[in-house]
Amino acid sequence: MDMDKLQRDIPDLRSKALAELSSLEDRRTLDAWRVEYLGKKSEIAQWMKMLGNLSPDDRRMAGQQIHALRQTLESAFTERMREMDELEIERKLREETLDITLPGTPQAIGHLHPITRILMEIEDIFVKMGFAVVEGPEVETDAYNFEMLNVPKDHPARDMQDTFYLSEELLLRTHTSPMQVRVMEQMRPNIPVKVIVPGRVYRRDEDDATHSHAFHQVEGLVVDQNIRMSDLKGTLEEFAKALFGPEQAVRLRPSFFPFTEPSAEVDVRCIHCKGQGCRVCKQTGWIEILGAGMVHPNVLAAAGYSPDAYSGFAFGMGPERIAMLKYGISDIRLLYQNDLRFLRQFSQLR
Ligand code: FA5
Repeated sequence: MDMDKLQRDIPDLRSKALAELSSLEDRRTLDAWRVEYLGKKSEIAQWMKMLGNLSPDDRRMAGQQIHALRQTLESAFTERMREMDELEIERKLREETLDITLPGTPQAIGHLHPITRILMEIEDIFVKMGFAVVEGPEVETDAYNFEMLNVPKDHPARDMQDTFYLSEELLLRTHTSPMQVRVMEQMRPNIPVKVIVPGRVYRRDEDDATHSHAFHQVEGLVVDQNIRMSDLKGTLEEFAKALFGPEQAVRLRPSFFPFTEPSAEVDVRCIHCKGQGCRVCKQTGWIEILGAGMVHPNVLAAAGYSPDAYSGFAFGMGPERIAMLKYGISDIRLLYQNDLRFLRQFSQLR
């Protein structure tokens, strides 16, 4: 080993190694650097092996110099590692910063459908008047939907309520009135019977602005001793005032239903023109919201209540029509199309 050459090589190696080290940017190249300059096959390792060939004085001097070089490179390496760790942490902190002041992703909060709202409102009003709320089957028998309601086969009244048949005997109910009989059968012989029945009904009606083939009804039924037409009118008046406001009035017009006698169509004062007459009410000042009447003696008898001892009233309203009136909806089909632009207008309803 040539001492003179070593005296030049040591500082050369130091500056070369340190210059390279400071240019390294990642751990992989840093590792390669360590292998090259401090590893088993590094120049330093070669030199150490050859120290034995030197004279004792040269060996001591060269040994010290090589050792010092190795220490310099090792601590430079450690320092560079540390720097790189710090840079890495800084980079992570920079890249993974969370700006908690940014607005979040809004969560769409749903709300109830206007039909559901109006049903709840109708139920609330009647519950406060002491009515119980019950529900019945949408698939009905011909007997309950028609015959026990005094509508025999081939009766012309069936034409107004044509429906979807599942078999000769089974059909989709055309109204909630079959529940009049079912409820009375269940409660018999108890009085008073005082229920409302909300639910879906079906008819073979052409869909248009005021008709749907599937819609809702709320049936009402009261059976007791001495129930009179004035009870019916008073109850519906209370209902109309609670739903549309204290100024509201109702009007009964004579009508026909096979299961009530006498029967009436019930109108409320047009809420658009306050009874002055407008396009909505066809200039009459009144709008029909339901059918009603005194429970027919045949229906009482079919359900097991003696018509001589008991009387009752019943009504059947269309909540879609009531919602249209109350919320100013011009076409019933809007209620079934799930168009969010329409439905969102009802998000503030309480
Ligand atoms: C009936 O269905 C009788 N069951 C009501 C009744 C009950 C009378 C108890 C007497 C005693 P009507 O067919 O008129 O009657 O229907 C009642 C209400 O349902 C109507 O006033 C209307 O608001 C609503 N309605 C009827 N057909 C449709 C339809 N196709 N689409 C939307 N609503 C309808």
